[in-house]
Amino acid sequence: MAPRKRSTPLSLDPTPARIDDQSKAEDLSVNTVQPGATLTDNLGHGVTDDNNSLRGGERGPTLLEDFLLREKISHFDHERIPERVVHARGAGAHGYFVLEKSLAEYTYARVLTEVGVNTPLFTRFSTVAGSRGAADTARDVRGFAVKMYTSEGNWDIVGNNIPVFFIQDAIKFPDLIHSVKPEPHNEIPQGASAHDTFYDFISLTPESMHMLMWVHSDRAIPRSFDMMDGFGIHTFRLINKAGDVHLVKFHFKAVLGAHSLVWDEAQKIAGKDSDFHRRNMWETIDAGGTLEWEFGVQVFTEAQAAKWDFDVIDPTKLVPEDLVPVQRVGRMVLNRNPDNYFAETEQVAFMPTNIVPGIDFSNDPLLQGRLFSYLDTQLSRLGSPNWVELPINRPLAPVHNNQRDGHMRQTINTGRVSYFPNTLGGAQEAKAGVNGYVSYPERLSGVKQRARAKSFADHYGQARLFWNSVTPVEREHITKSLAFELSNCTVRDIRVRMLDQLEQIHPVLASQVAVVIGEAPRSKNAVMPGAGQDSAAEVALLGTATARTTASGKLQKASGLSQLENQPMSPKGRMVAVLVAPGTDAAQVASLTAALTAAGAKGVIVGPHLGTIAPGIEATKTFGNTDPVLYDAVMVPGGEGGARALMARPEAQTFVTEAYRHAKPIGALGEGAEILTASPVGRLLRSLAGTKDGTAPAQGVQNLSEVGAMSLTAGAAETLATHG
Ligand code: HDE
Repeated sequence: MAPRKRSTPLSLDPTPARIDDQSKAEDLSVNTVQPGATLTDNLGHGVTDDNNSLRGGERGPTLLEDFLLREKISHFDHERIPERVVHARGAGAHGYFVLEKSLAEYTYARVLTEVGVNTPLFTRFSTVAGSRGAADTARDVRGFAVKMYTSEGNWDIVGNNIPVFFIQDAIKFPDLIHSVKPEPHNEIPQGASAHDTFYDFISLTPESMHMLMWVHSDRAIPRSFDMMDGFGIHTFRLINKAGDVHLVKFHFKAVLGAHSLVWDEAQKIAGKDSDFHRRNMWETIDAGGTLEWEFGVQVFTEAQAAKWDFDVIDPTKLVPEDLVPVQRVGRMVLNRNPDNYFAETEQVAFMPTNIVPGIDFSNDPLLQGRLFSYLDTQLSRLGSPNWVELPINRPLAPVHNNQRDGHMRQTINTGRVSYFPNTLGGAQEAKAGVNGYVSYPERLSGVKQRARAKSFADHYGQARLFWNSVTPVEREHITKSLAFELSNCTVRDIRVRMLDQLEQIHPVLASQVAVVIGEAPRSKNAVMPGAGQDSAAEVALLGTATARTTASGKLQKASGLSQLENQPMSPKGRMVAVLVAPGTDAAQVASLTAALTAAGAKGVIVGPHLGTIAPGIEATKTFGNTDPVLYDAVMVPGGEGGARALMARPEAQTFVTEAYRHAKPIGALGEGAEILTASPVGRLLRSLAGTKDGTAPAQGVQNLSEVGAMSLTAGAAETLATHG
């Protein structure tokens, strides 16, 4: 076993004393095979033949004494641990958090007050419902779990990419999850909420309506991990040196902005590359890139919160950014892939109870339940209380306590003392306010009862606020998604009950869904506005409905909810398919891919076969092994022979047409434009331009050949998606 520095959190902290200890400890847990190393069994015995078991005679029975065979097979038999009961499918990366603005006014947590200090971290993204082998692009909430190895112990923000949750009380979590998981009699469907049991439960659980709107929005089908925001969801407390308390919500804002796939793409990607998200993160980091978020906080006081018409400890409610802006105070950067998926990503154990001095919990009843669940689940999943010794879970802060023994104990505790109080050299208590955790001394009083607070009673106000705050095209995606899922429910009563719920959110939403699932819109106001348009009728209706918006801080519309308004836009991280064939202009391919790289995007050469297509053009993907859904844009370079060869390939035309259907930019250089004019895209543009006979090129296509590139509008692409 060759010592190697770290497989787990790399120290980037300029105060390295504690880090050295950690690196030493980890030398023993990292195994890097040197080239030519001798193969051994688990106990260090050299293995001379790893291909044949020990037999009595060349064709005889295998002998029980073959300890090498038994050890190898037995270890294999035990290779699996239970997958997470939720969030089973995930991918993680190492990185760091750096604070740019001190929050000392609100907290004494070192991680939130020491500006410029890099805190190592490990972040795992996940889907919730699917099992470990499910597809990345399922419509689902994404787990967004961050473990910071701070100098005061581990701090985990175990959040999601959606700022609210389905339920208000932890006691409903097993019901929620049982309803969304594959149905127990036939284990169908995998990683999908479009089935009876989920909507049976949801339609009887109005508190889930706000979250449901988010789950049917494009947030639930993100383009990549680094194009989604993260939310701590619950309200937490910050306590400063003077003992003052503030309330806080934690945010991670994607530097690239929150961007999504469209549903048709997401479904197809699930088949074409079910590892789409994890591959993207892996390849970005492997190529030397980073994934980045701004870390932000919404800080407010109890007094402010008391004035709002919703309860800040109700996890189905968010605090609109118009009431409390998000202050951006730090940055999370992911820059290192795990060395070993199982050892790190699978064994990482997040717990909302991992908290540091200066930060405390609120009484959010969902959070309170989670404070029990995560330790319990780690014991079952990782099998022993010593899971805290796994390299990925160990803190960088020193550990000294009197906990001992148990299954698979790694630490060799020396000395006689394993108790407190002691005088024989054992650990002594930390000092409050210096190096120890102190709970906020909240005054508690109340009657013991099983009850839901009255302040949690409104279930539709923020759902409606969300609907009102997103753009028409986002609203259209929500209605289509709901119609898709409900149309997959086989029990009519459930579908109808859901319509009753949607009606409470917004009559337009309910009417649009009703029509697709074959029900008459019940509202007397029911109008069917044009797709994605704010028709006069819809605007009128919206007016009626927003007047009823409640639990929203009296807002009719809130900023920060739409993904199309005020999101950063950047070519960074985007994948562009460059279609080539023999005869394609190599110089254009070279300058195009160089320009894409310079912009932070990646050009991928797609040709009829792998390898050299023409001098200077190397294809890394073929029309057969890749697909337009895997790219953000398509470019067709010029070169007469190349254009002709591409025209002769139906797959190339499909590439362009499919990209167009999904409203992606398509560009062409020189003769490359011919494939666009010949494809259904060209035909559509000609028909839009009124030249139905197809003889005269449409304006857009003419411009394309003259200017050399064009970007198609989402509106035109939607036309093709709807009609074509
Ligand atoms: Fe979790 N959740 N959860 N959850 N959760 C788990 O812990 C649970 C909730 C979240 O990448 C489990 O280690 C209860 C909200 C993430 O490893 C389990 C309740 C939020 C991850 C568990 C909730 C989350 C988990 C399963 C209701 C967003 C994946 C495996 C009271 C704020 C972490 C594990 C990773 C994982 C329980 C609700 C986020 C069973 C009881 C709300 C990101 O302990």
